[in-house]
Amino acid sequence: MLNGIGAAASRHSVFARACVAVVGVGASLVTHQALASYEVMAVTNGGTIDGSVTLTGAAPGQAAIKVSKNQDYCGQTIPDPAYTVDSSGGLANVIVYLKDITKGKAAPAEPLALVNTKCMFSPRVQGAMVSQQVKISSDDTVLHNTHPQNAETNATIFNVALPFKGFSVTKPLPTMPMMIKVKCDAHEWMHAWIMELDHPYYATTSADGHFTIKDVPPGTYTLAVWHEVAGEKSAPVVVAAGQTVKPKITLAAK
Ligand SMILES: [Cu+2]
Repeated sequence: MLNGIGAAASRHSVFARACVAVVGVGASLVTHQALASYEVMAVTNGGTIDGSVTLTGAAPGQAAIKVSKNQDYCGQTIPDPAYTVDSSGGLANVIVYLKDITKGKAAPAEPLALVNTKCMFSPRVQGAMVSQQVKISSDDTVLHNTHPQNAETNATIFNVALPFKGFSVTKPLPTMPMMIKVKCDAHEWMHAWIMELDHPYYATTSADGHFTIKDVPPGTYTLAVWHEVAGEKSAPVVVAAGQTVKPKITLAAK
């Protein structure tokens, strides 16, 4: 396992430096240009990474979000979802992904969904493949707009208005891996994050902090986690053919 750490670190030192730089800075991240382009191949005897992410220490007290517009529809306050932790410490809304995989299963065929609902975005965070389509829709009767930006440069990716309930529009994500921060220009508290990767080996933790990544070609990889406030962390993971590995990952509250 220790050899695995060293090998992974040296092969991907450029990428590793990029990640060190973003620990603790929440939303800002990560360019993945150091990675070679991804090659799709049949994965016939892959392994499964079936793990969990737990927050250590008590989640910091979070003031509710004060609604400053459309209070008649959105309400006066909205619970802050940044730390969504269950009774066992399971941390939701963590993106878990492999950093250094260059071959494997095909991209998901379905578009992503990003829904404007109850004056928030759902889901809060998700992974995506480069160039994947994202279907943006609204369940609300107030005007929203969905404005994704490169989290590092703030460059606008697109900006679409969602004028009424039931409206939707489908757009492609950029062709380069990047962290995308999504905002609504009408409601400054509305945020979501999309981590765009050049491979499909990612997952988002569910309400109990659990995640599953399937059909991983056997090998040693770097498994990374990202949370909007608690930051980023990585560790080696060894995936064996047909086996399930169960990493338990902890993140410290910030
Ligand atoms: Cu909005």
